[in-house]
Amino acid sequence: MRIQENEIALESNVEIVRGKYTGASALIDALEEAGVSCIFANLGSDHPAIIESWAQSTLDNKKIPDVIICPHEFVAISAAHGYAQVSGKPQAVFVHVECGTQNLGGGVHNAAVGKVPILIFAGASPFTQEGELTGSRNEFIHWLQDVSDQRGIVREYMKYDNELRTGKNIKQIVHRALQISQSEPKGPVYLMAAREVLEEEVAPVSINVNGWGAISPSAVHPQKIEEIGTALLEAEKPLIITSYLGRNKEAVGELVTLAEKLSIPVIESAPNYLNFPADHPLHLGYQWNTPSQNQILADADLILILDSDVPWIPMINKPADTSKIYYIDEDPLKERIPLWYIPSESFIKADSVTALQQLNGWLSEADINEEAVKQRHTVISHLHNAQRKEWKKQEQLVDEEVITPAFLIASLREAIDNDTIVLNEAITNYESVCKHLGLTEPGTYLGSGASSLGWNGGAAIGAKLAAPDKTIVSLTGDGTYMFSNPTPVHWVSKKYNAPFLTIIFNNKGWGAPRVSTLGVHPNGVANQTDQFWVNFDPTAEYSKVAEAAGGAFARKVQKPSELQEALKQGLEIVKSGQSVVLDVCIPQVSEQEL
Ligand SMILES: Cc1ncc(C[n+]2csc(CCOP(=O)(O)OP(=O)(O)O)c2C)c(N)n1
Ligand SMILES: [Mg+2]
Repeated sequence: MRIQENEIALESNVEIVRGKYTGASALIDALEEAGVSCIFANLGSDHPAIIESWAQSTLDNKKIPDVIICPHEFVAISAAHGYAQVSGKPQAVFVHVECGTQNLGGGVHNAAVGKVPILIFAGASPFTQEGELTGSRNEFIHWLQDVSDQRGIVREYMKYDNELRTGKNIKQIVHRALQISQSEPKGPVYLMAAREVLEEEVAPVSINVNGWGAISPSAVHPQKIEEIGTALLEAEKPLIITSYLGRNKEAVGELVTLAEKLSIPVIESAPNYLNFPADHPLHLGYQWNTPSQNQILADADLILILDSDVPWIPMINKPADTSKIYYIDEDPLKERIPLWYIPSESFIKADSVTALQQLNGWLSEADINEEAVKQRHTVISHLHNAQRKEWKKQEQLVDEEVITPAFLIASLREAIDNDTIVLNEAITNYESVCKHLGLTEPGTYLGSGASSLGWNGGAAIGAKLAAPDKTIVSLTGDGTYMFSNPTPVHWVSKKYNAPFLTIIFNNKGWGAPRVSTLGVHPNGVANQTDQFWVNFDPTAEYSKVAEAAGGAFARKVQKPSELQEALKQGLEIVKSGQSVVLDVCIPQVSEQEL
């Protein structure tokens, strides 16, 4: 989809003086060459050369990335995050000097922790003040925005940061930054440039983009494949745990092949992609912050972890000491997480698709005890069926007047089709969403993969722009809806024709800090006196915010009897091109069960 700022209607006798080819032109050209589809931008006094270059490109009918104006930087980076997750390709975010960089806020944490490729570009205060160069200081803010280490604001979260010092090699540096951003483990990169550099007239540089590809996928050493394969064959109770293997859709099919070959059950731990079909008889559920020991984990004699930052929480839930563990991940030592260790036999740095293909290849030649595999399949599928029966029970209403999260999610499951992508930022209901939605197709489920709340609003826009034929459904807590900056979110959604359906799990407050308090102080003063500072009563009319900001269809849903019809209506409206916000009342924070 190409999005133009305006249809240009010029009098034929008006002669336009051509703009120069500048550092800014090179920056935009490099992004286009690299396959960046969108620049999510929030502009300022640092960007005149960029605006000039966009105007010239429009005039020349030259293809450049779509410019999506985002009136808040957190929305911009969240949209780039969602777009990159769906498309697999890095996107760009342009922000205003150090102020705009600060406003990216928790989106920077989300991109880094969620391992999403994003190129952030920020201008910088001019470095001349007497008109020595084009772009020299001419506004009072240029003195106020001059800080000594702008890149330092976000450096801890970036895979790479640099300052563009001349227009002459901007393309090379942009390609280098994108190369690093796209190489596993993927992540955000940050470039900055002062106005003079962006204004510098330069000769266009031609680049062979094929020379700047991401690192090719890493394989597991063949000896290790043999070791893991043998261990899997010998294990009586093997188990696979994964969180984000499904970011490469191809990995899901490979995992199914491996699991089926040996009847290995799969548990998803705090997943932010669909990793294994929920209805598969070898799927044995989810682990989030569940405050109890998972018996399947405790009983496993061999655990293969594939792509997971937190496979379990050892204080409450861990494998047996005798269990043999193999850990495969693009970043198996989690070098950026100061406290991180798991008791693994081997830490293997590899791409999960490649590793699974290798294991499947090795096993296709192996001598498999088919009878044992068959028996295990029977046992696991019984466990699977019992688990699903229990979940089904949870979907039954206890009170005909009260919508429970399980009932809401089950109703949504019945209402959506296969062309839907669901975004989950439902916080204390994260796990319920996975359990009761039961998604089966790779690429149909996304989480931020991190913890700075509010990702879902911008991400829904990004997901819709990346996949215009899909229906985007965003599930959010009420607190998280407010974190998402709903005013700019819905304004952008309307302006750029990116409709999506939001469902607010409205429990009138922040459930999570209350649950956290009870987790540490189950009989503490806060619990005894029922004071948690998490209550939103009286609440805002959330859906009306969306209506005012972006013409969204707004509806509050209070009773179970209304839900089915409201979901049907919401989905119909969103498919017709208008965003929808359903504000659904669920039991209040204080009544929430642990
Ligand atoms: C930017 C940011 N601020 C604060 C937090 C801490 N926090 C974690 S969960 C949560 C409450 C979320 O509330 P809501 O979306 O209503 O979900 P609920 O807990 O009620 O299910 C908060 C404030 C955070 N993770 N990120
Ligand atoms: Mg809440």
